[in-house]
Amino acid sequence: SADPAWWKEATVYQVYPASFADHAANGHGTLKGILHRVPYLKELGVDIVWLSPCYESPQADMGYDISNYQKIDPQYGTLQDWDDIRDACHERGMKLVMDLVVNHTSDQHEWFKQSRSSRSNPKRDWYIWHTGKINENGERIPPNNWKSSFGAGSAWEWDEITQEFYLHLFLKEQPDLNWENEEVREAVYGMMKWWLERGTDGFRMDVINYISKAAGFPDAPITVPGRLYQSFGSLSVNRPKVHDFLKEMNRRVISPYDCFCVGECPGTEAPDLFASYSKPANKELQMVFHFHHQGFDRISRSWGRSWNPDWSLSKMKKIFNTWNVEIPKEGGWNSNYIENHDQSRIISRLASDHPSNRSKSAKLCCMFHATLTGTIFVYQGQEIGMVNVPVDWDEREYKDIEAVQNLQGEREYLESQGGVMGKNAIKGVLKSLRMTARDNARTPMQWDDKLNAGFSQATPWMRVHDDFKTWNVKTQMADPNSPWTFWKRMLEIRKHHPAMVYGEFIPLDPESEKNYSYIRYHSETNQRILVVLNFAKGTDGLGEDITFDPVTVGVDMTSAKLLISNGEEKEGSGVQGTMTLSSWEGRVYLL
Ligand code: TEU
Repeated sequence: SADPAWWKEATVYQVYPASFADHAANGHGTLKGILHRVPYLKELGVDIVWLSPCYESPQADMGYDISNYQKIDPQYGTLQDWDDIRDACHERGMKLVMDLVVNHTSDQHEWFKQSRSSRSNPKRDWYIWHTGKINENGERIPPNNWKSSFGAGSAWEWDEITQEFYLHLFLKEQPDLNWENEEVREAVYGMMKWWLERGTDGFRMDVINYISKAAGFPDAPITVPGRLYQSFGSLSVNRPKVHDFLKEMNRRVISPYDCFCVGECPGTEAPDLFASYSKPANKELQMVFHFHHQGFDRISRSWGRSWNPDWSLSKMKKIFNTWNVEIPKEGGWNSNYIENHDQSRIISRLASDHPSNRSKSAKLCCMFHATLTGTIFVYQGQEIGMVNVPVDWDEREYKDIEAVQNLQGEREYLESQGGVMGKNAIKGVLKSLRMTARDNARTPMQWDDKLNAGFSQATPWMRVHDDFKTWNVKTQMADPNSPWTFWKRMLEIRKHHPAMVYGEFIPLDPESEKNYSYIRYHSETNQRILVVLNFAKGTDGLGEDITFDPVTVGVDMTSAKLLISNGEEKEGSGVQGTMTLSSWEGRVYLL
């Protein structure tokens, strides 16, 4: 088993500031709102709070477009408010981690303003500028076919002022920094140190594996035929130089301050690659987020967020099994998340958000999440079983620029394909978005059954889910049978069982389309835990009863004792013979 470390046992909780809690009655989350909820997070069992960006920003991409790294956006509050959150966390023995967005800045950042002002500006080379190419009609076109990550357009934007293109892997309001330039790296390290000196305990690093681009900017291969712009893929993801940059950052900042660092690494779908970022010997990061398990219900080789309603449990399990078995073997450490601000709600994706199944599904997903390997990351609202946007959600309600641009891009594409096909197909795009859009994770946090779910006294910037009267923190904290109480208990159980943190992951019945079952085994303490989860969709998607026979998968249940379950079995009870699990039932046994 892996070497013990405090951050391996820690529970991380992600706060999305815009939607967490308002304390200024402006309809928008604020830092003071977060401050007042720090005791709540402690009560739940949180050790590390990660704040999504609250820096000064024009908010083109909800703060992932930063115009000043050393200021708090006025809509969130002040640096004094941030200091107060820091103290509130530290007084309670909790840590505070900030989002570090340094693949790109906002186009309103002073650095970019200078860079774009003239070709000879000293900061010109801080960003990525290119003259582009001339096509057969004599027109100037982008240097290559790279698609920006949102929508269907080019990753290059023509800038009138200096008559060149600049690179933006995300929005045109998010120009990419040029990491080849040493001054850029120095400026980033300086800024990180400033936050560390102020008392931040670490960073979650936004798309940190995108920071190095292929020399010469070659065209990307065609992965989705018929499209003008194509995913840049390995031409700007996980390039060898990312490791050089991270090693330098580690030497200069991470090691001296001994801070907690998790890198966000989309497109890292090979365990050895993942491990290369997180192996202690490599001296880069403690862990990274991969996205492999976010694709199980998507259609690959299509637009970014197309949903596949026919996803299969065995395929989903294969992905989770691979990561949970391979990463520890590779000497790396997993980051265990299933929800965040960019993904839809897991109950709606994996189980059933139907009112009669929802509470049970919430607890099932909790048992699943909390028994996987790696450091656990809980996303706000997960602990009360929040689900995707309501059924009557209208396409005009999408706030997220990615959803808006995807919709626009697909509409234009389908129209260009012409006729009835295009018109019908847009319905499919809308259906996909309902399941996959980032907005699903961004509806306001539901605190109580009062006005606007206790999120704000003013009209919220985003519609509160209409289920908040029963689905809220206050009601659930008072209810011993609620998902919230279940989560708190599950996190305690996890802390008290080394097998759940450090144990080996042994998949049991990989082919089954009904159960997800596995063992966590910790050799040092000889602790063995069995997890059996009923994920059978049933014919109507509402679940079904299943049987599970431990003997056929080689598990000895002689001294088994139930640790936790969302079914009828009593804690401490054992099992004889075949078990019958009701729909969406899960059980965790100490063997
Ligand atoms: O996300 C990076 C990323 O690639 C995605 O999760 C993205 O939302 C999507 O998959 C594209 O289809 C990070 C942040 O988490 C996200 O909120 C930002 O929008 C993005 O970087 C740009 O900073």
